[in-house]
Amino acid sequence: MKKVILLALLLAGGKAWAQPEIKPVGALPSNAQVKWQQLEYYMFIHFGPNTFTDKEWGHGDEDPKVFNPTELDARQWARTAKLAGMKGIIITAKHHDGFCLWPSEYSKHTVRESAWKNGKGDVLAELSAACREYGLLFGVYLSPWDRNHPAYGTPEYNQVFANQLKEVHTKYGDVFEQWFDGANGEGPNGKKQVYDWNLFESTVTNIHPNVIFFSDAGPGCRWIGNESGYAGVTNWSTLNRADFKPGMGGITETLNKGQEDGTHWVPGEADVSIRPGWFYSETTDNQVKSLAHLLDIYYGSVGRNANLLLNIPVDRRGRIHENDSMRLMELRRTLDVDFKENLARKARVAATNTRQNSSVTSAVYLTDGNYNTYWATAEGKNTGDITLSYANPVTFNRISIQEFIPLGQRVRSFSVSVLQGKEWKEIARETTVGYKRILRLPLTTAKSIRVSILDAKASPVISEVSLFRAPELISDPEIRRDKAGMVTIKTASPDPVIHYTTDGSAPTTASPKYEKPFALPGSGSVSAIAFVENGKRSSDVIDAIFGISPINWKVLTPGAENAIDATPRAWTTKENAYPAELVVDLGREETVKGVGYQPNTHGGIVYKYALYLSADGKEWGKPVAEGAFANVLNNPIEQSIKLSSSVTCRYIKFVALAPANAQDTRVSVAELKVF
Ligand code: FUL
Ligand code: CA
Repeated sequence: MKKVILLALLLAGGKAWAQPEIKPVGALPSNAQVKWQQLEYYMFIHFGPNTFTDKEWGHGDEDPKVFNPTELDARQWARTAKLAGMKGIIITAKHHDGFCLWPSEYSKHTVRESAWKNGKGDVLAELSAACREYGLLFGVYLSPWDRNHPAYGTPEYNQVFANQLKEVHTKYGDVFEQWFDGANGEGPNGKKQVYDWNLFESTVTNIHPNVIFFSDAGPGCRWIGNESGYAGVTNWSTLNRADFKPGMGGITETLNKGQEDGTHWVPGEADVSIRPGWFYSETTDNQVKSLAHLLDIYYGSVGRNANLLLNIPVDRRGRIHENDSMRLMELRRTLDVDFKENLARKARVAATNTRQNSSVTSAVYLTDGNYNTYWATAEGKNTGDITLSYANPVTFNRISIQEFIPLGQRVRSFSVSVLQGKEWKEIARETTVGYKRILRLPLTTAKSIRVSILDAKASPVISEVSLFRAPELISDPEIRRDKAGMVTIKTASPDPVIHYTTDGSAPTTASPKYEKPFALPGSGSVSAIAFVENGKRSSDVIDAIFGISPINWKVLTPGAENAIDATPRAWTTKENAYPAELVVDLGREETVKGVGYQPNTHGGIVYKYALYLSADGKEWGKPVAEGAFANVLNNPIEQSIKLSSSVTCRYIKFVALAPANAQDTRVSVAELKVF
């Protein structure tokens, strides 16, 4: 970086921009974007009335008094983030319910109206102070969609929202990222808002010129196109920005990969929650993502040229729950061990096509541990091989490659090979690199390892190549139940010993040992853990919750068998299917407490529904439940419909009333479950 600037200064003396040593290529990041990219990993916090009402999307009509954390401790959040190795915290200052975590002058739905601290509290003040204390960056999420504000849906609301942005950006010190949610629904008067993005952005940049704006389409960074934490295996940091608007829909594929020759630098940020939902719920205390899952997410985001924004929902006490923080610490410890020793530092490094007579590029800079020094090929040479050689063979299973992004993202494809005898054997072939690409490879032993840049937009400029040997992880047990109600537990790794429970307690070595499939025909849960080395090391505890087994059920809707077959296969209708009914005969009377809808992640996702129960399949009466599945399109996890009291019945009718995506008018059910 320094060298580039220096060079620019030398060349700027009156003349037009002369040829710098390495010509930048395509859209380039701003300094703030380069710094932002180097953060890699930071915390998201969803917190608000939804925490207390057990909702994902509040309606804005909730009593603000429900917001009443008993022992809120923002320092505990910051401490947890710091120990987890995160660089900052972004909090939902205002979610779709409109509730403000600070006493906004422009709303009557805020902490001031809540029961917490007799209305004298300010979550943003406490969190921003805690972030400063722990050396973390502070960021804010503000939902433009406001289901409470009376002006929503009118032009005045844009000014209200701008005023709120102004409050948040002036009162709490520096803000590194401003998160704009893409969801744009109806306000209290049934109207949707036409947002004035220019006003929103200029309001913020006037105060914080270096802030990174997150939205579906940037401009600072872009949504990665899903809420599961994965960037595309091909991931360009550039995008044709003018073609995208926040919340426009139908662009998730493109956002996942970026656009190779995009006009602007709009790098990806992968957001995901450590639990199934974004807000805390007691019901998900045992569904915190497993270590293996979180590692997979890490490698699928930071390892694919995206930043990872991991949500840790604060609970009703106002604290990060023990289960979440324990998992975060496991993740940190594992990553620390995975990347403990960079084996490339010990290698002899050579490269082909190296730029000659260059003061700034050399193969030795590939392994000097400094991002700002690099190797580059000669101008016009868009390929090159980097070889790491050792006197004694090394064993590794991770390789990390970094491009020097201030000069643009260049690499289109690369491969990794190892020398076996006299032959080079290719062990990986991939596409983009970007700021950082990490590959997980099978354990490989070799004396020479070669990274070949096979294609690039211009001469590749590579900052670092690193090799690591990560310890083998014990894979988590997978719990499955077939249609007949037989439960099978397996692990991917060969011979761990599995123990399980069916009473909700945590399994230990003293719990029953899994030896063969067992029957669980009714509603219930199974928890399992895998042990190796005589119980010394274990996997995470994995829980599975099952409804009544569908063995004796019959589907009365023609062709809908896949909706109750206990497999991920789905029943999907043709287009224009709404409203559509799914009728099931449970085969006998059951006491029903609730129904689960497992959406089909490939489409046909239902948003509005009604549920009917009947004793004879003829008289249905009024629906026992009606509503909408909040946030189901972006986060298609199992949705539960809880009945206010249990009902004895034999027939169930699930009616899909409206789609989650207006362009997709099919109805699809991966599984209908009865509890
Ligand atoms: C989405 C919202 O609708 C969810 O509730 C959540 O805040 C997620 C991060 O963004 O668009
Ligand atoms: Ca370097």
